[in-house]
Amino acid sequence: MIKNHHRWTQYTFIFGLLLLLIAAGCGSGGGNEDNAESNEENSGSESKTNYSEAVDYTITGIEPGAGISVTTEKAIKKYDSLSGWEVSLSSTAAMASELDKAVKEEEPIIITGWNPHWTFAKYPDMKYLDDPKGIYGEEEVIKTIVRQGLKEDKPNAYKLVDQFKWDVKDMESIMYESKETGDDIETVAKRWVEDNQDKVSEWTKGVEEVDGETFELVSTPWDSERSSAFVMKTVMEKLGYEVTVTPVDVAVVFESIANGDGDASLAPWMPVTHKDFYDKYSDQFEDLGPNLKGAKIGLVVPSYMDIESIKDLKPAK
Ligand code: PBE
Repeated sequence: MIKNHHRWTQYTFIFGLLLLLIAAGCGSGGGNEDNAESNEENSGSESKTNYSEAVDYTITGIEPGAGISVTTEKAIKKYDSLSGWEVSLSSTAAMASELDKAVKEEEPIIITGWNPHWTFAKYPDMKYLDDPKGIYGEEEVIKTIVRQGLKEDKPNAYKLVDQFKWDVKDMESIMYESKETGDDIETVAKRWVEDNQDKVSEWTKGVEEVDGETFELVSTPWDSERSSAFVMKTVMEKLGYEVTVTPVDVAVVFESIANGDGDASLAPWMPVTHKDFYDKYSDQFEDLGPNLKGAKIGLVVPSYMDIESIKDLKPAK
């Protein structure tokens, strides 16, 4: 038995070897040209050309007023590899549904992406393209800005927003829970406040209650900033404030804090995303520093795309 088995193994081996030789013979013989072509197709640079063509030299963007849209227009001007490209601007919801479609079909797509964002929780296989020119910056922070005179007019509210600090994972957990459950951000933010009293008590340390004082928080329309605004609204209402959250365009956030229409905003992204808007009014509001660190913006692709850097894209012809 054992001997027999051994012989079969030998035959199989020799047969296999013959097949290999035949296959190798074909490779170096008549099939030569075909082979060369498919090798080229598999090489990095060819497939990257195909990505640029396949996405029609278009980056799938979000709202025209967003800082990341403005920054992407700058990137298109600064990178030779993006010359002749366009960023299609519509809305965050439209971008999300384009991304959804592409990921289901494993098709190439390049989006303007950011953290904190629920996208990264839903599609963990997304990656930022390297940005050797640093157009999108490194780490972004989200800042708290207040109108001039707030410290004197509403010292307790001022102290509270000044002490407000939290982490990327706090903000992301609210955004993701809202996406998963279908509950709106305000409802989830209220739950978060109940469940995170230790964090909340750090912010309210030394803050006295008031009796119906009004407070206007100016925000942007993205879930990230709606999360911070509604968390703050919940905390303030418990202290006796009457809070309005106004979601507006980025430009209006800065304008309304500068002219004193709004009391505070927890929404500015710096040093890159909102730089142009910030610089325009920088001497007309008070900057209380970051309320969140470790944010990021950039061009983002699904990781099934074999490309690592913005410079590996190809200019439109
Ligand atoms: N974002 C989310 C915003 C700020 C918050 C990155 C889309 C923007 O680009 O302005």
